[in-house]
Amino acid sequence: MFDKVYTAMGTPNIALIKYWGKRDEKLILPMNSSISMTFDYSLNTVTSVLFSSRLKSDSLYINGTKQNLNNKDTRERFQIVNHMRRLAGTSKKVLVVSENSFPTSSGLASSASGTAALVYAVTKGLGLHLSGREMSMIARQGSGSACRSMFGGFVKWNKGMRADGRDSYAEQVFDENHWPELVDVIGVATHEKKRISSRAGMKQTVETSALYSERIRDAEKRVSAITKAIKYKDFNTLAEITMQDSNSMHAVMLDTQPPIMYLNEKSMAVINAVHEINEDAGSNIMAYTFDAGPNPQVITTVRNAPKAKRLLMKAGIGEILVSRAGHGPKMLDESKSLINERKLVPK
Ligand code: 2P0
Repeated sequence: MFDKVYTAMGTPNIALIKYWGKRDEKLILPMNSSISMTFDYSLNTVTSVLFSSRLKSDSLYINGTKQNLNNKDTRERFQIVNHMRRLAGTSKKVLVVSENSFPTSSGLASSASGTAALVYAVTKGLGLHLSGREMSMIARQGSGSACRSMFGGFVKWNKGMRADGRDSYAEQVFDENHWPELVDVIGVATHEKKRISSRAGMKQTVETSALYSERIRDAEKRVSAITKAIKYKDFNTLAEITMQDSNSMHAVMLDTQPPIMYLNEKSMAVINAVHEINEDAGSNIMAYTFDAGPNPQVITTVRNAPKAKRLLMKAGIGEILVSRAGHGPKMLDESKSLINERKLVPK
């Protein structure tokens, strides 16, 4: 009998109030709380894990490419697997195979969905009994925003106050059925890998941006205000705060030395077009938000989704994805396994 493969699916999330800056680099503790919507399964990462005493070393494959686990960044992110092995009291080596259904490293939160799927699959693979909160704290240490992908619906990452990070976890604020009319129309403006990683970029911002303290000062207020807007399904306010927070984050990026510029001409065209549409409509009917990349995400309601798609196409963006709020990570059955357990290799 071969060891069993465990396969999980995770999804990205889009932050409405964004995380950009750490107060602790090692534990990944953020400077402010953030709030996001977890995507449905139309954008996903599938991750299979196999722990086996037949394996001589750990290995990790992402989208068909074997990763170098001695690379500093990869090694740091892989620490969470060691942490979970310690929790389970095992030293068995692991084979991890992960596939994204969407472009990686282009500001579409591939690290969040990948880490969420990994933590979920490893938890099951090692037979650990962890709560969602515990899993979110482990995911956080792999990649900050990943902690929010451990839950579905609308999720808050509490920044916490403690130095040991035990109060910095994610929790669901409203589930995926709370506001089903809400959609995220995602424009893929580029498949290019970003020039500067979020991890390096946010560190530079914290160290050099004079505007940063202004951004942080009101972040918790924005989190409370947007939570209220989600609760009452007040789209106008949700849109206002979402756009404000995205612009604030990109402003402190530009204020970084040397400046970080993720937005391009197409992004700018989308910003202008959304404001024009909202002005014509007499209230906000859509909101743009941008992560660490030029790809616009237009949050709107089902009724106005076709308008949002037309807007993106007019801005020169041909590839469009759509997601609503989703359920969060789940296990998949054996037929979805990405590992050949007999040969101990990816399928
Ligand atoms: C967010 N982003 O809140 C923000 C908005 C990008 C812009 O979280 O260093 O990959 O692994 O904690 O989580 C991207 O940063 O960074 C991110 P690390 P992460 O979604």
